[in-house]
Amino acid sequence: MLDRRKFLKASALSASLLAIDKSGIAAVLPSTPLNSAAAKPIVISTWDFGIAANHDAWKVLSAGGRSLDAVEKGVQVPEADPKNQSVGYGGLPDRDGKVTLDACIMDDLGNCGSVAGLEHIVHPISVARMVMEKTPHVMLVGDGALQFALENGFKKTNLLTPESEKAWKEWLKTAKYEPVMNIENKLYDKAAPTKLPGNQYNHDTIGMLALDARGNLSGACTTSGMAFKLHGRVGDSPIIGAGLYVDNEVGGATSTGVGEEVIRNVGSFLVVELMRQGYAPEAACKEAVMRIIKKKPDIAKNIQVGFLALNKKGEYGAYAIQKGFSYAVCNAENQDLLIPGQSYY
Ligand code: SD4
Repeated sequence: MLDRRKFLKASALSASLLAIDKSGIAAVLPSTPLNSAAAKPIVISTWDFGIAANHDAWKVLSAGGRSLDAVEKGVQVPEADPKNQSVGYGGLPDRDGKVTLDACIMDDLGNCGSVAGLEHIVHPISVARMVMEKTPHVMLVGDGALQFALENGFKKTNLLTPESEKAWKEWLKTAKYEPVMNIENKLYDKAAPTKLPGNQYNHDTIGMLALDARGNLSGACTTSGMAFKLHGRVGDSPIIGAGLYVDNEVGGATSTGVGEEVIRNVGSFLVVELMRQGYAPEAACKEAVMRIIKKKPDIAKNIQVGFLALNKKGEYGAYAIQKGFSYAVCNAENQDLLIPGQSYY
């Protein structure tokens, strides 16, 4: 059972959760237990917008559906939400004003599919699934990914909303067209997060992991990537082993934050391999975070990276470099927003 003192009950759902986030209370809450056990089926996902995503994934899981279908349906929620400026439609563009999306998906059989730098498609996760199921390949990028999507019935859509265009034009005024390493931390005033315009820059990728009633694991990860990145920059999110990894014998892991450091450490694969060696999910995430910090302490102190993991038993956990990360859990008993362990770097 979960220790109820150690999580935020989300019965009041999104409004109060945002209030919690903006007030900064989240930053002083203790970490989750090392072994948060929950019965299957279960779905977990990154950030507070994971609550709504879990809700749709849960519809699939609670009806006895497959974890692969659950994670696809779940992450489609933030992908289609124009208010979410870090995933899918309405995502912040690159420095040229182009919204380029990265996504990947992995099932219980070790199949995986991925797209990177995909423009004009609201649901890159579904294109990634189609790459997995209809091609002999794993990854399609850029124009080729778009061509594949259009040939397979996806509709071309302008993903740049007026709000995101405005944010990009604001950024251009002072940015000198220089790509940034970590727009979230640059703009996120930890002392007073509500000062930021719409508090919009400090949440990013959705990574989701699900364990279905049959005990099978799948995962999905989707993002518009680092805001105002170089055109052509690809983060960790569409890279199998970095932004997402699932091994149905052991568990799954996904990541959020500055993708470059996750790629350098093959983060999600590392978390799963640590769980294979017997680490509990949170301990595995912590070890992966600590490895990033140890290798590049000067970079790590100015960035956020968070890992989220779910094992075959339905135990889950997370760990992040900085305060501010949260994740959502949904099973038959609970719909919770949890604050993971942090290094307090
Ligand atoms: C990436 N992990 O593209 C993703 C999301 C991101 O700051 O940019 N977060 O690196």
